[in-house]
Amino acid sequence: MTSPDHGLTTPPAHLSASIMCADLNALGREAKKLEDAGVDSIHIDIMDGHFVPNFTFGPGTVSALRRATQLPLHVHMMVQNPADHVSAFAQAGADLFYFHIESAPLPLRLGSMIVEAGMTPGVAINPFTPLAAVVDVPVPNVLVMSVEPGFAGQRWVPHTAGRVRELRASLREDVKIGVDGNVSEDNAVLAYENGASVFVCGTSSIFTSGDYATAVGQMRKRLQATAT
Ligand code: S6P
Ligand code: MG
Repeated sequence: MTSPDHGLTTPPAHLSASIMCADLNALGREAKKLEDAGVDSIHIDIMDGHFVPNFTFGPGTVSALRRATQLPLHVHMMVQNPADHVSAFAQAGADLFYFHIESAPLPLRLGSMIVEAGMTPGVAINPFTPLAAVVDVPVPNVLVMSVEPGFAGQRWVPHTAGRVRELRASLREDVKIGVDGNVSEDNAVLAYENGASVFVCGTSSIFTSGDYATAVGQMRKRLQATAT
């Protein structure tokens, strides 16, 4: 169903569509539309009303999406106790589990739990958390928040590009850096130039375009042009 690395090697960029920006009245159909449009994965924001002041989805939504699409499912856990939810999201069919370093005092143990549950681990970091917090965490994916988490439709925090650059210089080459929040084409190019290769696409790109496939194609073209 999914490639061993969940598609994260798609060159030069992995485009992950943030499903909270879709038509929530038709989630299954939206997932299929995104698959047909050529995105690489579905990004599912999980919020608990404590770590961030908002609520979104739970394991039930993930298992419904699992039935609707073959795409890898990435859960972004904006929750206070991510370790409590590893098994529920693995059973629901999540492929990649991003936990926030700000709510994970034992990231080594949590990373192992995620792997044992059959998922790929990733660590997410908020815009104002020092980068040193994630540099030595042994996971294959780092998600740099380019907005404070909780809501779609926010503005890019300007120091994001510098943070991506600094992380790129500190992390092993095979660790993938993603950006999440206000990933417009221009911001994606900026992040790409500084070392990011995973892009979470929401209202700043795919979901405000009239046509998902056109928006995905345009984003890829811009990134491809930057890569060559
Ligand atoms: C934010 C969340 C993100 C959003 C995404 C929306 O808390 O983690 O994944 O869904 O940022 O995209 P945009 O373009 O509206 O910022
Ligand atoms: Mg997210």
